[in-house]
Amino acid sequence: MKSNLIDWQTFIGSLIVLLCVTVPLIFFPEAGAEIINMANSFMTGNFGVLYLILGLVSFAFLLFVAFSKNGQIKLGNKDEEREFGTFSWAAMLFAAGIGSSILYWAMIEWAYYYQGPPFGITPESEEAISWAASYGIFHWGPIAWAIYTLPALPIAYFYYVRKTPVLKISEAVRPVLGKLVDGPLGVIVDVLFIFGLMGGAGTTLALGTPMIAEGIHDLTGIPVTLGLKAAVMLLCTLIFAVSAYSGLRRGIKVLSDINLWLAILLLLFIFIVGPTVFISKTTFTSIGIIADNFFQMATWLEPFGNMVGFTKTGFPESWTVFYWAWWVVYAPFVGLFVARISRGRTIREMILGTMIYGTIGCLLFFGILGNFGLFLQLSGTFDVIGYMDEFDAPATIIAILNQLPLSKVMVGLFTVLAIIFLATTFDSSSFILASVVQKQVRSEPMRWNRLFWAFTLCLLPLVLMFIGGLETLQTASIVAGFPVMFIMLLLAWSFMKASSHDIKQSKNYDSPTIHINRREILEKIRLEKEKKQ
Ligand code: NM2
Repeated sequence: MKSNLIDWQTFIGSLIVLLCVTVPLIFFPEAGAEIINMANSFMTGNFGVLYLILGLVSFAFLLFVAFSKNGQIKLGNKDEEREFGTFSWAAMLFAAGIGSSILYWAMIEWAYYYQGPPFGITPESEEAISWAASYGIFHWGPIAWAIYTLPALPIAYFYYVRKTPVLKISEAVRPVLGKLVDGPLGVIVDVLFIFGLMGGAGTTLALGTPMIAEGIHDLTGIPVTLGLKAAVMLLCTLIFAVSAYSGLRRGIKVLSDINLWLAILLLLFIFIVGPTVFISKTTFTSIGIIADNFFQMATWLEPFGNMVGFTKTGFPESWTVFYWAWWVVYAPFVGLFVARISRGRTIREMILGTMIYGTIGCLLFFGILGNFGLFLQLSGTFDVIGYMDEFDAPATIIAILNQLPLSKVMVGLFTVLAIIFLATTFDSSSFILASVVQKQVRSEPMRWNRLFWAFTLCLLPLVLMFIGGLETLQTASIVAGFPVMFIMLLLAWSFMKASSHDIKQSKNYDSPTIHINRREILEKIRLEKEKKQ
């Protein structure tokens, strides 16, 4: 074990933060849950507007960069080929950034909106149904993907253009913070990022575990108990720990490929065997509804909810704000990952690729899985809403699948896919966490380090499950995401500062693809400095 490679301050700092949250929750579960819930309402109630501003600003910023000079910069040397073809690039991106939650929410999100629509619309009305089919797609759409892509800009830029192997968020904000990064502030930035990712992972596990357990129950008859859920969590941990341990090429890539093919199989089957025409029409109509109401959806905060004569629905806090926070906590990690696989592309290609392919991928899941359930409800084939009122969301998801032909095979496929989806997000998370707590990463972080973070990611969810606080964890992203919002701003600023500076110094200023030769620029800066002295 080469312990001198580890950045102990960040390593221990993150563990301390994790223990500071976990230990009090073990000893004072009720008070702890109350405090977390209070913190959540406080954040979403008072700062919800900040999350929505961040979403819209990220979206506008990325479009601006994509079509500016900075977007023309190529990530890599002049004649460097793209490291991955567009198809595998998009597949890996999707597998890392999207986990089992897409299966959960694509299946069931519409049912919540159907009963509790936005904008003061009457529940279960025709209008409510149109919004129900559309809002989920919006929450997994271009703004969300813009949040994901923003951190990739500075990270990819430093990695492939300035050629500093940055695998730390703190390094990516160096152009703004300067030498402060080498002090406690740098450690704080990294620890906050790690804490944020743990919050996001907590939300994912808290949703995914009961759904997978329900699938296993349906197939084997084993009752859904705490023991089963704990076993599911440990099984998933084991799978992604093995994958993270095996590394990028053997573990992570293999799982991503399987993930992609299984997902295509599931979606195709439901699309063809299910109500194909209804699914196509409703999905297409939703695209129009979102395009028409894009800014309204992106800014709606129900400002008069608390006033006399108004009924507060809490929709923005429970949904849009919660979602943006959840994307924010995952964003720096996805940024590190996207950066790593984007060599040879221009910044513009990276931005538009993530936003377009990401949105299309999510649209397919929501369009096919969600509208299948909606069809069952509206055609009177199966009362999804009634079932959900009696049981819970995970049980309803499996019940919807049971309406398909070959239902047991489909439930099996869905459950395996959920496990793999979870694993492909968590193996790359462990990989990135391990990289962030190392001073240097040659090609991959050390193995024991990767394994350590794989298990650590599950510690908090496992503990919370035993004290009955899994629900508390579903909103963990909100609190954990608050500081990460400010890191996002620093990241955007850093990218603009560094890349604009380099473009100005660069010779190939007006070619359609800008090649920045870092060596030349450094030489220039050195000469200028010498002149000044
Ligand atoms: N996001 C995409 O659980 C997961 O699917 C991981 C969740 C941020 C909503 C990501």
